[in-house]
Amino acid sequence: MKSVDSTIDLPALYHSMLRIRRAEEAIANRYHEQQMRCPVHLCIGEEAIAVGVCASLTTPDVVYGNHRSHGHYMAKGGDLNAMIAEIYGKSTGCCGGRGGSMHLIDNTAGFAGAVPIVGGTVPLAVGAGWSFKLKEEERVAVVFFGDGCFEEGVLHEAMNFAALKKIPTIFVCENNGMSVYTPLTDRQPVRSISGIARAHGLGVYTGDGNDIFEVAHLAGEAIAQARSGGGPQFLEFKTYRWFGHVGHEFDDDLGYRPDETPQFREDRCPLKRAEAALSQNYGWQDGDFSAIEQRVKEEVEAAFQFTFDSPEPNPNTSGDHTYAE
Ligand SMILES: Cc1ncc(C[n+]2csc(CCOP(=O)(O)OP(=O)(O)O)c2C)c(N)n1
Repeated sequence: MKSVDSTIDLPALYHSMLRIRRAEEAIANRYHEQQMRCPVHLCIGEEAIAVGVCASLTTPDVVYGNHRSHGHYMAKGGDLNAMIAEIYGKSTGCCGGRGGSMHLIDNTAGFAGAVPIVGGTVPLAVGAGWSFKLKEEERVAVVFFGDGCFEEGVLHEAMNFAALKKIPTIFVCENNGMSVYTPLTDRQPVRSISGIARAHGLGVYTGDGNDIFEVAHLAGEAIAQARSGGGPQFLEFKTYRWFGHVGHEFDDDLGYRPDETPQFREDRCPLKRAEAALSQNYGWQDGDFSAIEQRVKEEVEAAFQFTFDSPEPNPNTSGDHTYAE
């Protein structure tokens, strides 16, 4: 754990990580009921990256996600009720129940969208950043993607263009070492991902994605650089995805991740690390932890209740918002 940084509000960041963890656990626990009729890609274990990056953003800044974006959406302030309702396909969902888990948006919060096409949001974030620059606004655009996205041509085209035009876009690579079941070493030659970003002309930061202090600190620097005219920045954080690529279960039995054990996960748990720092440096006692747990539990339960009370979409509107009928 990086040493305590007084500019970082650890209790607030811990709260944000805990909300994501408990919301996703609730999704996982209820998934077998077969009421969520869309695939879910859970980000449990990776919460510190979304939260640490979004800590330095303001509401007018925009964030783009990917197929694994519950955490990105929530960390940017996306409405939890609308996210759970979307996953259940309810009319109150953030996409009217049409999109499911991989199509999240909350424009009020500056979460400009999650899209399942790997790399699909990268040029959108560059376009958003370019518009901020042309309008001389002090806003930045952020895009989260995995190491698998680094194999998409569009990412390299986008980095090239962003560097050329000095666009205030922050590229955040959540490197969990896996693309579905294939490890990075079977997909890319041995060389540094961030080294390629540096070669494209981006400012580069690398760190431990399971350490909320390190993420918040590096992201704070990168975002300040981009905001003050320093051009695009690239953050690469190493992390670990706890669950299977898709779905609500651990997949230890598949054997494609030899290290995969409960102990391995616990040792890398960003929440556990933050809890240790809260006890040691902020004097948190059992009562403080149980109070925040209770608050989060009530919020998550309320979001599910909101969803269960919400109507299904009206079938007569099924053609709305489509390009062709
Ligand atoms: C263009 C495209 N190719 C393939 C897929 C299928 N696919 C969905 S997620 C995924 C893996 C992505 O891995 P990574 O970007 O590292 O993110 P992670 O799942 O590890 O968070 C793939 C190949 C897709 N959705 N889009």
